[in-house]
Amino acid sequence: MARYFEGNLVAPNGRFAICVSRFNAFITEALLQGALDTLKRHGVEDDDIDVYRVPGTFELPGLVRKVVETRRHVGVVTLGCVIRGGTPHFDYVSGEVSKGIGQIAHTAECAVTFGVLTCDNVEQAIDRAGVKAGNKGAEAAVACIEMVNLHQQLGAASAVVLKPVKKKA
Ligand code: INI
Repeated sequence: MARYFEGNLVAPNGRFAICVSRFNAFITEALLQGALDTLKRHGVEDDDIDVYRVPGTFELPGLVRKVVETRRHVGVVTLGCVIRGGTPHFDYVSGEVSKGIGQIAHTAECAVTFGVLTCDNVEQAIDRAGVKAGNKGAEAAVACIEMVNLHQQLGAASAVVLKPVKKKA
């Protein structure tokens, strides 16, 4: 009989980090709101979420690596928005960020998900930040919850990052 392993969408024990870039803030702030709303609707407490901001998406992989190295979180959601312009800059930034976050995600002991938009134009970005094509920040957040729960079934290290005990007032 086959055994199936799949993470559920119930808030796991532990803290989440959201790493978000400010460049194209009108889009990334909508992705952030989508991610925050999704984490909370699935039962993650506000106090268990740390939000880290960087200037641009190029800076995200370096930050995400540092955040992962703190081992304080069971899941890290990464959010950014790169929009194609008239020069090859887009290709360099989007290539570096997807490669950089991909490498970290593949080796991190906690779950790392990818909510970075790489769009040909502003309209595509708006559509993916809560209009026609959903909210990619929300999708990255729900994927993060699922992966943390799957990790915990596998006995991965993220299973042992427990919530810090809250001090009584
Ligand atoms: N950063 C983005 O997050 N999105 C972009 O579309 C973008 N473009 O097109 O220039 C962008 N550039 C800034 C880059 O991420 C760095 O912050 C900058 O190069 C400083 O290192």
